[in-house]
Amino acid sequence: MDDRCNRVRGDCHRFFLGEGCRTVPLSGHVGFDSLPDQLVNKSVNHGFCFNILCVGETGLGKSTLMDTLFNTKFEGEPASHSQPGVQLKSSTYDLQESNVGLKLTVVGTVGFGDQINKEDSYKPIVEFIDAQFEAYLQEELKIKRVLHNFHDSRIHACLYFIAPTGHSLKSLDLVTMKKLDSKVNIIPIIAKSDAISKSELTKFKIKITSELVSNGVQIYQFPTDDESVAEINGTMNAHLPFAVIGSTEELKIGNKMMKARQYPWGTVQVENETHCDFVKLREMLIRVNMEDLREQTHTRHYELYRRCKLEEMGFKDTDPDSKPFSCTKSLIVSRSCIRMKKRSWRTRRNLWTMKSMRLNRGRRQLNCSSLRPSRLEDHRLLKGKRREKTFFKSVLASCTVSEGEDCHL
Ligand SMILES: Nc1nc2c(ncn2[C@@H]2O[C@H](COP(=O)(O)OP(=O)(O)O)[C@@H](O)[C@H]2O)c(=O)[nH]1
Ligand SMILES: [Mg+2]
Repeated sequence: MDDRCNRVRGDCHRFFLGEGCRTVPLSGHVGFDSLPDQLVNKSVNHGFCFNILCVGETGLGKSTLMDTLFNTKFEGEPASHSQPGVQLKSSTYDLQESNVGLKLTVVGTVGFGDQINKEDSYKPIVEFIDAQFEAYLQEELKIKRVLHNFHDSRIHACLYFIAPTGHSLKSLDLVTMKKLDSKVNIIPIIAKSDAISKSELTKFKIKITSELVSNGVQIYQFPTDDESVAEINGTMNAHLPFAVIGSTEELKIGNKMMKARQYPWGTVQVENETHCDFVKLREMLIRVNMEDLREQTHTRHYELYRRCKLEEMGFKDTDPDSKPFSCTKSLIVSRSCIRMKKRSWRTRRNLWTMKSMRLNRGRRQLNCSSLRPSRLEDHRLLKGKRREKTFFKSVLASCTVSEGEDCHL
């Protein structure tokens, strides 16, 4: 069998190169197995971007944790508790590690949980996330788009800071997480976990997990479909929510300088896994799953936003016979709908103009004061006319692409 194959291969070789053709020996390895390296080089040259949203009440240690995570001091004044509403503050930094560049954006929720009425506290956060999706969608829809140079500000990870009460989640936490879970990858963390004892912490974690499940809040799960990280990710999923401690202060412990917090009764080490889950969070967020978080944002959350938006605009993938609908066809349908609507409004406007012209002519011909409407009627007629004129004007102006949505041809 091998012999036959070799013969066939030899024949093919002769057929392609021709008899007596000079064969040049290869100077090195030739193959497409270098493709992954090419991709890596290209990505490294281009750099990466990662956007983190920190949601949590003022004073829960959001800024401190970011400084601790990225081992730097991000600028920013501590927020006061007297903000009239929730505001999102975003700062972008260019970080470098070895030869890899990272454009990191940290977004904080200033004033979250500081108002007496917290009903609408989640709204500015939802609006912010949607605004980033919208900016990306608008770039994607451009004819001349430059997505590779576009600063992608979509949120890849949302660290949700839970107060270390040891009781249960607050209503504000549940409502906010519920509103965000279809838009962003939520990683819940127990902030300032040095304020809670070991046995209380275990119970608190169980309570939080059960409350999230019973309220149908979907939090981000570290992926277990890739064999190389399945084990570690599976184990870490069981540790959620991570109990963290933040500190930028370095203390000498033994003969080493370590990030820690010192209290009258002792020292808590940030990077000691028996003291808190900070290392677990750093590993999962930065070292193991950063790319998955970016991918999930694009393929799950952005995809959902994009689908809803395009449907709102009147785009459809299938026509009434369930046949695939091309993008151009959708556009044509949308436009023809608008044209039809405009035409019908114009006809109505013309009829109305003709009617009022006829009325005026009749009035002029008669020129009889007894037949003229009273001043009050005159006023009503004029007001009605004006209102109708404004109405027609606004209808014609609002006939844009989005009007195709409720049109069935
Ligand atoms: N006990 C304790 N205090 C912390 C921790 N992280 C930060 N803090 C302190 O909490 C205060 C508020 O922290 P900050 O990062 O400004 O909170 P933010 O308003 O959420 O950004 C500061 O005095 C921090 O030193 C922590 O893990 N444990
Ligand atoms: Mg802060």
